[in-house]
Amino acid sequence: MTILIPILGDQLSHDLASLTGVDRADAVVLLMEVRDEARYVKHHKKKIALLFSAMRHFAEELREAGWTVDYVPLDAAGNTGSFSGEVGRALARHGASAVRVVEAGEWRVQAMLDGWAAQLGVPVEILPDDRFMCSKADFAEWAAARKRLVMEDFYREMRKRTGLLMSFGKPIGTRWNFDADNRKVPPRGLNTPGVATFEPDAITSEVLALVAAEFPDHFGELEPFRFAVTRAQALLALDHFIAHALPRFGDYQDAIVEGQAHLWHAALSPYINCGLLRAREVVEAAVRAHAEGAAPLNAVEGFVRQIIGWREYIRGIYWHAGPEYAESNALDATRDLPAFYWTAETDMRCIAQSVDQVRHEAYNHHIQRLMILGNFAMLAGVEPAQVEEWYLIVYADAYEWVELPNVHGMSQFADGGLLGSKPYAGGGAYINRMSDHCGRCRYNVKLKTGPEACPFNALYWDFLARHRDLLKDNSRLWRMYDGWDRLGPARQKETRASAAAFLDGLPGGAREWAR
Ligand code: FAD
Ligand code: DLZ
Repeated sequence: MTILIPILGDQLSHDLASLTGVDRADAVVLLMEVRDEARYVKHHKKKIALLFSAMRHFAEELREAGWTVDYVPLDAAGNTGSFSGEVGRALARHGASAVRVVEAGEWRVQAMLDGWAAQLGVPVEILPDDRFMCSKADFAEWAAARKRLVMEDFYREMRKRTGLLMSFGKPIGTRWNFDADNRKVPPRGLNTPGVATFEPDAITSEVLALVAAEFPDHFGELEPFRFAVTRAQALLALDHFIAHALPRFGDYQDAIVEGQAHLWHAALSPYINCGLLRAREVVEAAVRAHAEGAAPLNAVEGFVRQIIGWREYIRGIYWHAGPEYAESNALDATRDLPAFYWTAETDMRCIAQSVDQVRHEAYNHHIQRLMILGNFAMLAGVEPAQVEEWYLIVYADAYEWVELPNVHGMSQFADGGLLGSKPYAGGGAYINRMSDHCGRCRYNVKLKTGPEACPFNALYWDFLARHRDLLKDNSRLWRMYDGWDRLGPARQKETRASAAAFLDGLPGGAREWAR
């Protein structure tokens, strides 16, 4: 009896559950490049190239390890363009009588997997994705016992459960969280370590030509392409981060510096999310660096929290909340996403620089995503679905399970506070403190209103005023409302008029880049 083992593009892990406990002689592994996945949103060209190249290299490695691999390239004759179509064709091609697959990362694809048994007429075994450290069932149990799903509570539970940075049941360093030691304002002349980069080999070069030919209308610059595309390369990228960036990871976590895309961030999310790296091995490498005296606790704890805290929590929320999660629009935001999210053509330097960076790198770090691009969209009242689509398109690490809660919940507050306790809103002063954009911007960050003023300033107050009914009882915002009230009616009126004038002049959408 032959078993067909389909492996999806974000499941490129040699120890994937579907590959364990199977006799290689009885199995055919199927990898498929399918147009539906590349087109359900028009992903950044670099993201498609990363996945296709990583999939092709992974297939080679599986073959070398003794597996029979059926690889369907995008331009293969008869490629149906869909996962279900290709699994059906492969069953017939190999006379396979059963399917064994790891659950999908997102609702859309999981619905396909759930339909295969009926559609294809063979037994389909769907296995849990054990690459996550908290199973869906464990998250549901944790959530069921609580009124509020607070990330910090989840994180402490995960520390206890994994034993990471724990000693005799207590957190190493006697504190759970070293955030207070992090987030320093960056000094001038920072010398950052950069990230590990890799020259394209023959397989990648072929993929780059394919992507250039097949997806010319997608967002983003395809070349230069320097991503890791094999596990061995991704491990080198991890080593580079641990040796050169981790020791100062915490210090400037929130800083934004022009020309320094990555600062001391890891830039490992594309590799973790597609399976080249295991989340668990990444945090263990960081903890080891601390144990060996190579990285301080504030950096290592901050990094571990991002992964066993935020990453696992976000995934838990996605599956716990279900597809209805995407439907809420707590702030009734309806504006079209401005065209400059695609073109970078705006005088707001922080936005122009962030968009230009993502166009070239398929990457922005967390604070650019949250406090510049997300913050502006929320203050301007952009429809959450359009913001979500943009984030899913432009980042090499974007998959709906991780993009959606981060955007819909954390960044846009469209879930009304299920995920975050307050909207991540900020004015120009925050951006000026944490970045070097404002000094070179055509707008004046010190001015509060008028055509020369940084638009974030009036938009921030206008946002708070617009949503007062919804937000006024949030104790974390009382100080802000106090500040707004102290402005007095005349300045309030001027501020809101300034915001309205700016919003009236915003360009409309540029839908050709989207779906
Ligand atoms: P580092 O700052 O070095 O952090 C280390 C690791 O922690 C990351 O590689 C990532 O695996 C994990 N991590 C940190 N924060 C989060 C988080 N909030 N959620 C999940 N994992 C986290 N991350 C994605 O992987 N895909 C997305 O599509 C995505 N969309 C985002 C959208 C918005 C609006 C925001 C605010 C955040 C989003 N994030 C997303 C989370 C975070 O910004 C990225 O994981 C991070 O910027 C990746 O770069 P890095 O590897 O250099 O991260
Ligand atoms: C993102 C993506 C793209 C662009 N193309 C493919 C593909 O051709 N084949 C594939 O197996 N996976 C691809 N992916 C990743 C999938 O969209 C991802 O695995 C699903 O979202 C799983 O939930």
